[in-house]
Order: sequence, then C-alpha cells, then structure tokens
Amino acid sequence: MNNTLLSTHYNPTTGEIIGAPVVKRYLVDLRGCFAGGAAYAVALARGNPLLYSVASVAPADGEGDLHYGLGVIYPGKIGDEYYMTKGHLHAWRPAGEFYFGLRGAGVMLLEDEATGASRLLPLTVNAVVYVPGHTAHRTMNTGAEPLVYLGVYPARAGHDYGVIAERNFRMCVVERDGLPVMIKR
Ligand code: S6P
Ligand code: ZN
Repeated sequence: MNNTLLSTHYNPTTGEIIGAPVVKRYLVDLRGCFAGGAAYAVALARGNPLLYSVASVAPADGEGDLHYGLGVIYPGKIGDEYYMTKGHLHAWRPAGEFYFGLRGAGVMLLEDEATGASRLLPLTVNAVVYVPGHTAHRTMNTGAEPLVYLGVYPARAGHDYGVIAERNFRMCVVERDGLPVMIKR
C-alpha cells in the first residue's frame, strides 16, 4: 500500500493532483476518433493542441482496491465534434466505474459491448454517471471552459483501447443548434 497516496487533495479548477502521474493526450493521439476525417486533417495541419490530461492515483493494487483519475478535457471542437477522450473498455471487462463532474459541462457516450446499445449522459457539476461493466466509455467537453471530472474504478480495471481503435464507437456526438446530439457514425 502506498501510504503517501492514502490521502490526497485534488484541484477541481485545474485538474491537478500534486505528485500524481499525468497522461496528456494531444490531437495527434486521437487519430481515427473523430468521424469528420477532413476536419481532423485540417485541424492537425494547423497545430497539435492538448485535448485532455488525466492524473491517476493508485494507492493499492489488491483485489478489491480502487484507483481514481482526475481528467481535464479542454474546450474546443473539430468540425462539429467536441474535444473528446480516446475512449476505452476496461481490460477486465466486469469493472464498472463512477464519474463525478467537478467543473464545466460535458457528456459521456456509453456503448454496451455485447449489444452496441448507446447512451448519451450529461456530465455536469455534481453529476454522477455510472459506467457498468462491459461498457465502452468516451467523454466530451461540450462547454466553453475546461471539463474536470473524477473517475473511480477497480484497481484491476486496466484500459483496452484496441477495440475502439479498430472499430470506434457506433455513434458520434455532434453539436446541433448549440446542443450535443448523438448520431450514427
Ligand atoms: C479510467 C477512466 C478515466 C479515463 C480518462 C481518459 O478507467 O475511465 O480516467 O482514463 O477519462 O480517457 P481515455 O479513454 O483516454 O482513457
Ligand atoms: Zn474507464
């Protein structure tokens, strides 16, 4: 058990946790995620902005232990699609996850791996979203300020990005009349 991580403080404004390792994802890392391939190519030709970062805390790795991540997705769009995460299934498929909205406004796209059934759920300040096991999940910032959220998941959950890289989500989320709408890819 990592005693130094049994108690931490997160910054809900910046998404920082002092001492926690941070993964940063830039536009180039999201190749294949956006449905609008032409808009993606145009944006990438202009630069390679930071889309989001995640600070992770792993206090213990035993069976039954939990980890958490503090995510920050910056505001922005590629064409009519919001800045988003890569999205993943948990490598240990039964692992569920709670998301807590801390700052800004966004949505989560959930897709049942077995049926493909998709849902779009709001992730706003004080919202709690439950991601059941066997469910691919991707988060988008639909607002004008950074979206900050906390995700709590089993220590053994892991990430499986392979399925998403291969076939992406069935649905994509676009802005229509200023609001996020889920449509078929
Ligand atoms: C981990 C949890 C989050 C994501 C984060 C970034 O199970 O769901 O911490 O890792 O939202 O998304 P992604 O798809 O790039 O891992
Ligand atoms: Zn997850």
